[in-house]
Amino acid sequence: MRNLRAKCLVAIVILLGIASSAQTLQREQSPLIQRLHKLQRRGVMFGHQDDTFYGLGWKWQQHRSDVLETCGDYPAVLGFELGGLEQEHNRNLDSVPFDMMRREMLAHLDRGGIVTVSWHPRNPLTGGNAWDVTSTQAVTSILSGGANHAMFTQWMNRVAEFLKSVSPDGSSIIFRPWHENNGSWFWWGKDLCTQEEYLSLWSMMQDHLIGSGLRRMVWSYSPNLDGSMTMDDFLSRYPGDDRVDLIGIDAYQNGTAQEFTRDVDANLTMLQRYCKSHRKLLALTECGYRSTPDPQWWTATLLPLVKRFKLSYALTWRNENLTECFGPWPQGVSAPDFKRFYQHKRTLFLNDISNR
Ligand code: BMA
Repeated sequence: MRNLRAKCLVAIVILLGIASSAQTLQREQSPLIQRLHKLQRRGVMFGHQDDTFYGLGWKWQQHRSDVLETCGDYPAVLGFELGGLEQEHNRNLDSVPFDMMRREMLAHLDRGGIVTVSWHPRNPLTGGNAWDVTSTQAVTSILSGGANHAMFTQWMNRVAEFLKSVSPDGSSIIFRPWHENNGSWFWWGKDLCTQEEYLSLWSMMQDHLIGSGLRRMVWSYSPNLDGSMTMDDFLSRYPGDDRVDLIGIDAYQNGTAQEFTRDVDANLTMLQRYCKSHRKLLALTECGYRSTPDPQWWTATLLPLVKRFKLSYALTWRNENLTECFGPWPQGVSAPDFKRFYQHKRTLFLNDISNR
């Protein structure tokens, strides 16, 4: 009997130990989530990747922004990219110095803006870039027990340290890893790993960052636009309601405006329903029309979409040059139309959301 009692006691102590260590991995809600829900009711925030680093015809000039110079205000949301940080490079894959990135993130948060971070890490197995899809073993190799797990743990530590240097508990950051995973152009894509491997990849990364102290980060999950995506397709690699706060799609117009609208409509109709009943935020986590050759694209294509759905934000990708350019710029053919987009009461820019 005494023996049994002792055994029970030991079991209870072990269970409590497990429970408390699981608790240290527990996520906490950031006040940013509440703020984003409130803003989503007011309108859609405009976002732009790498907005304050470079634009068409300029680079590394502090306070400049193609969006600012087109419409008179900064985007509400700025997008930043960590690719390269995992290997301790001083600049990311698009040559943005990480020191400058940290400074701009802090400056934008200080102005009351919203910050979102993506990551295109290099292929941990082949040494190639994020688009190296020559092996289906890259994901397995970094999961627990894999040959590259220790190396990838270091990569995650570097990401964690950088994010913590901006926001010690992560509460100011929307983090969007392992994106466009329904396509097969990244080493974590659909044909490159199984559903189980993808889900393990997500939870390994998330648990590791939470364990590093980033307990209050806002987690964003964003497959790519696919007009034929069903709810089952979506759910097959969705990490789960306890692991995701914001659901988005990366949606670029590659064909006609009609095709784009049809596909975005299909995806957002389905995802908006899900977000409503599961209390998740919804966004166009990346969007745009390469060099925006349609002079009315902002008000005739994007605006109707963002009016039809309740979206947190629509973030256009970077303005690197005329072929890799998705946001507005002052000399672009669609610049006058962007001003009309800016003036619409449902589009929110920095001054609309900043509490100053
Ligand atoms: C892609 C392209 C690449 C870039 C990457 C990360 O969509 O813009 O040129 O390196 O994003 O920003």
